[in-house]
Amino acid sequence: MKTRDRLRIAMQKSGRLTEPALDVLKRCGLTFRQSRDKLFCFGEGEPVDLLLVRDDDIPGLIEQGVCDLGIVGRNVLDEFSLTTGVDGAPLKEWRPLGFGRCRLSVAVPQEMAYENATSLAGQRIATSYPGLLGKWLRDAGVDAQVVTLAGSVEIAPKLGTADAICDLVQSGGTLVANQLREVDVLLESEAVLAGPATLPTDERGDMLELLFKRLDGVIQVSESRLLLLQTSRGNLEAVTRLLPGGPQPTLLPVAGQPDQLMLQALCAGEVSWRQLEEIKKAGAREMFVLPVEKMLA
Ligand code: PRT
Ligand code: ZN
Repeated sequence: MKTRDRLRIAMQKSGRLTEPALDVLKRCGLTFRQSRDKLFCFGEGEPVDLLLVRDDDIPGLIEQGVCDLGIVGRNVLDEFSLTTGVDGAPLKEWRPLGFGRCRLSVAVPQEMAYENATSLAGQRIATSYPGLLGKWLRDAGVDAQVVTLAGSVEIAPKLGTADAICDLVQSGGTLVANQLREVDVLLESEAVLAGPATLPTDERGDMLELLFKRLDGVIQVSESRLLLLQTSRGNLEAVTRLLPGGPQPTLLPVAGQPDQLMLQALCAGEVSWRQLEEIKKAGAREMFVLPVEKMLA
């Protein structure tokens, strides 16, 4: 194939991953000229173009070399590697992107007894992920019948075409609405930046390196939180010990209260309510968790 001098990234044309994928690319400083109802978007500032397609087509486009990279759910990527992608070079997950989080789970009717995978022996399981489900069953040494459906998997037990299902779950609302209960998780998924195991080293190599660097910065910032709190000097050690990972916190005096300190810490990830409650118990008060918009160390 003729080599290209511009990078081409495949992403979902219209769906759950579209807006967050465009947002992450925008935060990497990439802007595109063509309107979004076109298949192809020309990159304005940098030599990076977009191909807007159905998410299921993305791994194949990378494998064929039509695109250098793709933004796609790990569920779609792994399913492709286990089924369609057997002939070509394996694809690689280059960066997890932190959005489109969901899990591929087995769910059974509320009343069905379930202990572990062996409970599914001899049962019919409906799924759009025959590759991932088949592998999970094989690894567990369970002989069950995989019923492959393109969609509406969750109604299969009610229709009598399957005894259980294996589908994507996010809030769990769809399962509850269909009187199903989640019993096992096969895969924790999120959107990833996927590409061939070996990236091109021609003109596109430099752009790839730049893109990865910017992306790492964007991901780091989007996962960072600034934690602000007050504590007494006496409790400082106990409070500091509980702070989520990150660089050393900054300490500031509090006017008129010589025993009190204001603490400012950059945390490497989400700060949960539970963590905040623990830190409060250790003697912190006036706590704030703020998102970080930009960071330049
Ligand atoms: O047209 P195209 O083929 O591109 O889109 P699509 O319909 O195949 O994909 P889309 O937009 O629905 O999902 C794209 C990707 O988003 C998936 O491959 C996942 O990686 C990710 N994702 C995250 C989800 C969900 N969350 C999700 N909840 N994909 C699907 N769902 C569905 C799930 O199948 C089930 O029907 O939502 C329902 C469950 O949601 P809860 O919240 O009720 O549990
Ligand atoms: Zn799809």
